[in-house]
Amino acid sequence: MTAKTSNKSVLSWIEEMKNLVKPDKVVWIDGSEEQLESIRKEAVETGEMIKLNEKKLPGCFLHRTAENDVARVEGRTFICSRKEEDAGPTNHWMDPQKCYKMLYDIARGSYQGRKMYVIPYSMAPIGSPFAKIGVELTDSIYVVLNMSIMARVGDKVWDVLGDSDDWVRGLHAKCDVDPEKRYICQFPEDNTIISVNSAYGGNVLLGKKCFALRIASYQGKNEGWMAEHMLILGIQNPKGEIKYVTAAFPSACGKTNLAMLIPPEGYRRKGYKIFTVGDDIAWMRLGPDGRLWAVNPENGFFGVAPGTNEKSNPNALACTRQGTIFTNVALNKDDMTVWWEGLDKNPPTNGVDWKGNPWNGKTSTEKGAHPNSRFTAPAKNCPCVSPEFNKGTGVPISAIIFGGRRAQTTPLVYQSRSWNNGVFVGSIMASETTAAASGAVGVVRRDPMAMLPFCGYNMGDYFAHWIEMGQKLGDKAPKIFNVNWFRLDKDGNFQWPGFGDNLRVLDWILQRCEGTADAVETPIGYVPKPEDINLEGIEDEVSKDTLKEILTIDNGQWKKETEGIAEFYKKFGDKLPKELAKELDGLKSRLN
Ligand code: GTP
Ligand code: SPV
Ligand code: MN
Repeated sequence: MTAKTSNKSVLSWIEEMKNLVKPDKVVWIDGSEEQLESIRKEAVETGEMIKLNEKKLPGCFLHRTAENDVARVEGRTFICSRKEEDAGPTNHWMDPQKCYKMLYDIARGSYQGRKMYVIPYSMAPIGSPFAKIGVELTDSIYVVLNMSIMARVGDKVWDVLGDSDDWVRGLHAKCDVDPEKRYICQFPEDNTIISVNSAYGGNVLLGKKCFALRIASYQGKNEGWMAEHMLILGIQNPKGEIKYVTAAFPSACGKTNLAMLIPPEGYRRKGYKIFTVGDDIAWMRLGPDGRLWAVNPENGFFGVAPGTNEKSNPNALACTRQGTIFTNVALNKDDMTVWWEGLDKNPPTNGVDWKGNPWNGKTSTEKGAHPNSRFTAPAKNCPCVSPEFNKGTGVPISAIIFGGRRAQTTPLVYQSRSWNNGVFVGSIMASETTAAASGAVGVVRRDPMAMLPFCGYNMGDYFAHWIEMGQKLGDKAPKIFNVNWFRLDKDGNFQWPGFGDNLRVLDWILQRCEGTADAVETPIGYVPKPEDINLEGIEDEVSKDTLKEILTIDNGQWKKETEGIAEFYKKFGDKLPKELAKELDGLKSRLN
């Protein structure tokens, strides 16, 4: 097929990569439905995807990855800046020249007998002032079809790129999916990403974590904007006013769920509505009015399947009813539908588990779906997608919310004392690890702004960038909060019902932004008075005492916490902004 662009920087790079990986054929992805349909057919013929029930799940497919390739691999993810210091103490670093050589040696000749797909894509709506362009080369049909859902893909991208050299190069080579030779490498100074020996999600959909967070966070620092691991949500009150918030929670800690929440009955009756703008990534810039504006650079949702059901997240479930690719969930052979833990109480008896083995969900002790199994669904499927979704100018942000999975210590919600104190609150985020990354699950680790695995440069400089953004925003800056939906009682039960009921907490947050709700000052920040959290309709589930308990700050636990923070901060040496050191001192003295 002939090239779709005459852009010299694109053509010469593709030529170079072709000579390296030696594909049998080059296929330019044009974004047309005909081309995608023929690729889907091919995927079904080769067995790479399984066509699901056309009546019940029109246009949906199931894909299984290798058993050793089911999550991001943080230990094999590298930031390859020229200076090690620029990757910083929280990233794995490799010298770029050494790394290119290593990766080229692995990828050399690996497309032989395969096709090279050229995917031109735009992160953020094409032509938006926020938008950035990438080109991903891949030998995986799964990547082509997922990227076509997750980003704006096709010929239009070449038109807006023109002759520009400002685009991100992405080479993905599946190779033999060898976990020992798996590497996900970002070269922020070269706008380049190379991913080898994986075929799973965040490792290979290069527009997502690799570009929209690791490369983009570095671009944002240099260009004065922010790329964050955040959902974006609009909340419409009964007067019809819509306020937008962003929220950063670590992987598998509730972003998709909060972004699509269904208001509790009492709120619905009053006329509250929710609009989803994004569920994973926010790009944020200073707007002409001096406020912070956010767009979602993605065009779809790559959501966690387990736990998604008609009660917990009916909107997410609705997203997956057509045009969706499921990865590593269970198959019901009787009617060619899919199933995962927590979907309903009717697992298939004639099923196939995520590994491809026969599986009877009624008798098996094995899981049917992998805990990090996912759905890739077009954003336009979402019943509550925001009318602003495709507007390139974004939405103005009233509040930024940080949060993690903490059984103890962190209260249900608190407000920071100022922007800099809010940056401190984000920087000390800690959360129990989940199945979204390979490694142990349930271990508490520091995950500043939920960006630990995604910051493309020195995290000390990243903190400084946050402080600087606050200076630019001045009194127009969003207010900063922290939430924790995951407090456990002595028996290990969640103390807060979560999901749709989280709107009760957002309600208080928005009232604080407007100055209409009261709060109690504590050493860590402002906490609601229990009577200011609306419990109407859940009085049986959450007693006054429980609410009081999850709003309590335990000075002893927080003193211990400050020791952990001091230890963590030491890593950054003189890269730690003095403003944050001062915030830590302030917290310590308020605790004493
Ligand atoms: P990534 O896509 O990995 O970035 O994850 P995410 O942050 O979008 O997480 P998601 O919304 O998919 O939720 C992950 C898990 O947390 C699911 O198993 C949910 O059921 C669970 N979860 C989400 N919100 C809540 C909540 O409010 N309370 C409780 N207890 N669990 C929740
Ligand atoms: C996450 O892990 O935060 C995800 C899934 O959103 S992945 O795309 O695999 O990074
Ligand atoms: Mn994520």
